[in-house]
Amino acid sequence: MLYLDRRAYTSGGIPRSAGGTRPAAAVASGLVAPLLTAWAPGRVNLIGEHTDYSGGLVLPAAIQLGVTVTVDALSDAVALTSTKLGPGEPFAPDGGGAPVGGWARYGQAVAAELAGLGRPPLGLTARIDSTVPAGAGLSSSAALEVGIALALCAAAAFELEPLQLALACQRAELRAVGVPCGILDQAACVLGRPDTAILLDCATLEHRQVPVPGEAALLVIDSGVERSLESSGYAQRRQELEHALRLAGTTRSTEVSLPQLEGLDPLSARRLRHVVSENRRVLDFAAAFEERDLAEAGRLLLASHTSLRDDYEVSIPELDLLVELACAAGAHGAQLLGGGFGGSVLALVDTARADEIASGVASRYRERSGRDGRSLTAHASAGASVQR
Ligand code: GAF
Repeated sequence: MLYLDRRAYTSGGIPRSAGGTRPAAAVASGLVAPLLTAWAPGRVNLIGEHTDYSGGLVLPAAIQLGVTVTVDALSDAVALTSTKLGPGEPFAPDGGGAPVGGWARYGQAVAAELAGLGRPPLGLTARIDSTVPAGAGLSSSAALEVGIALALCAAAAFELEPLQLALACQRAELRAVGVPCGILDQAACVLGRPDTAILLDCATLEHRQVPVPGEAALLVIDSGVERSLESSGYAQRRQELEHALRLAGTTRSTEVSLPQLEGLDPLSARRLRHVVSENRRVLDFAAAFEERDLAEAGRLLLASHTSLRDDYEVSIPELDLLVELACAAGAHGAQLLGGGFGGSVLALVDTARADEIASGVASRYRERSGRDGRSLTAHASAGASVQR
């Protein structure tokens, strides 16, 4: 049975000095300790791609890479500086005013969503450091949103339940860059637990933990083809699926069965067939992991990739090649990771063989595509948190 975890982020009171600010230079130089630090991880999704925005099932895990937001001082505005991208344009604590450009628009959108939930309009200055590669399908933008949201909430002693915060960040993604994403990435970020994947029903947000077997390594292999959901066919796929669901008479993909696809136009039938069969594979994969049956889990990953390639049409030749090479090198199975159209594949491999398989795939991929197939082993890790 799935259940809803009702942990709340407690923010406690952060004393605000009489002047309302502390000199950021003094904090950055180490003379004054930061007020607080928020951590928000990226994620892998083991299986269940393009199911979240139709109330389907997903099985993600938070990973060891993420975004750290270090709040140095309270202020009248929100001023964020990225160690990689430099200072972002400051914006009002309630996210109002003229839209800012560049990466800071994620922060402004998060602030606006939190203001709508009643966060007091306190500003801050903060440094942002990310170890999540952008465009690799590891949810760098969700980690950024959740990290900023946690920092803004904690700095204003404003409490939200983790999934409420995740939903605010999902809306912020749409507000900031117009991507109508589902809840997968932000939920994984707040719900992560060490050595654990999260089986999540995206319609009810009920979830339960699924242990990742110690002998299973989650190898993420980057195609080197950078993906941006803004410029991909992501929004179009969502529209196509919603059209197909309307024809089937529902908004929830878990309420559709395969025989109902008969009689739909071919495109609608293909899109819906992927999602309906993927929901089933998520449950079967969770059962296979619980039985430590990596061969079966790998078979499901391959079936998932085939469905994403042929029925949902979100793969590209480089991702198909990586899946083929990973399996030839000894992976139990592999599938594209996240939205597709670029980014990475996730290969399920024996822990003892992870390095050997990664280097074998990288050299064959270079020969066949002329690109580097950089890889990392993702470890299922703790979700977002705040430290003072
Ligand atoms: C991206 C989106 F942001 C998610 O909501 C999800 O739809 C995923 O693609 C595909 O499963 O990561």
